[in-house]
Amino acid sequence: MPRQPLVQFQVDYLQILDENGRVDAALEPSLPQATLLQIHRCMTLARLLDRRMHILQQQGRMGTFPSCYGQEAAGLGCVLALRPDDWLVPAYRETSALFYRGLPMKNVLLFWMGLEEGNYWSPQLRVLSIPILIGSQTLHAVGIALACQIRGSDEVTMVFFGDGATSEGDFHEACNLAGVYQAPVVFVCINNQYAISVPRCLQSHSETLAQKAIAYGFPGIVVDGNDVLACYVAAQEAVQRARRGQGPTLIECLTYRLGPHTTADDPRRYRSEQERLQWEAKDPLKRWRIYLEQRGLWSESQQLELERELLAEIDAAVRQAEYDLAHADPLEMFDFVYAELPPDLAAQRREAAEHVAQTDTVSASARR
Ligand SMILES: Cc1ncc(C[n+]2csc(CCOP(=O)(O)OP(=O)(O)O)c2C)c(N)n1
Repeated sequence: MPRQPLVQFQVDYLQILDENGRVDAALEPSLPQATLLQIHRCMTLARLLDRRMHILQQQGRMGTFPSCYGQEAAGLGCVLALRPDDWLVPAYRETSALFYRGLPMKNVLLFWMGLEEGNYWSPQLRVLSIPILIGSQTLHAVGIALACQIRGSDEVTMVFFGDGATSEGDFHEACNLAGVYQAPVVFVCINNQYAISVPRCLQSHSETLAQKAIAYGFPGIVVDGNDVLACYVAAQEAVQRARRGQGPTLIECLTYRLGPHTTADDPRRYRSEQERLQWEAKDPLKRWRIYLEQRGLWSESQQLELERELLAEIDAAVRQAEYDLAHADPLEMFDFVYAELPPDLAAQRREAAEHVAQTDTVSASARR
């Protein structure tokens, strides 16, 4: 018996808007003008807020936070393909996509200032809270997708995670379960080339991360993650497949984290400036602006006006978030994990309560 190839697979790569802002007209999707402008607004807001949050963190007014600088296109492009009643399960760098979906800026600020209230937004948005555990949200997403399937609704769930998450057991369990039950879920891997200091080449020996889907019985595709249009087209195909009952898809968005992993990280210790500059040239915002300008939808003066407006919105949101923070009860940090506090945490709570009482007395006497 001769040996024969038994399984062959294909993983496509999709780019529609290249780094110079040139568009492939044959592949260009038709999006309403208002949406094109809204995309620009959300990406610009995410970038400006990222910069402001960095300053707030340096000033000690915010905890450490993960930057989304350079990754503004991928999540947003994919989320464009969702209906308002679909489910969005983000990781922690999908700021622009969260804004597109209607999440208030104050929530993002409060979340990274360490307030539980950061996670309180309208359930009607159908956006899950920001996870810190790597990969865990992939399982939550499959759970939601299976629930929708069992209820007979045609809602789709889209979940985001990084390249590092593809090395976690949770990701593989999620893919396996989703494949077996043909769950209506879209897995979106934001491959920003690094998991903190671990480069993509040490994450997996697979040529692409998208091909991991093949092993679980569903398709995978690689897209230019700095190209909103490519992300949208790939996501739309995946969402439609899921809605038709044809199961999951894995989309790998190739992008780059232009900033540090978090404000506690110094990327110069593990990657070269030359590499960063190569990716800076592929900046998703620059090419989107060229695209809008070429379509006659944008100008320098509109850009200046937009930035002025967004900076004022950011100022107002920061003021509001800091007000909420100043009026928050720090002891609440013990309240939401355990129904009954374990003895070590109960001791910490008592200590914290004493500290808060002392600080209150000191600041009250300082005010007198
Ligand atoms: C289960 C788990 N293990 C380890 C960590 C610590 N950690 C925080 S971020 C990170 C890297 C994640 O990389 P990736 O999934 O590529 O996402 P990125 O931060 O690049 O967006 C790790 C290991 C964690 N938060 N959760």
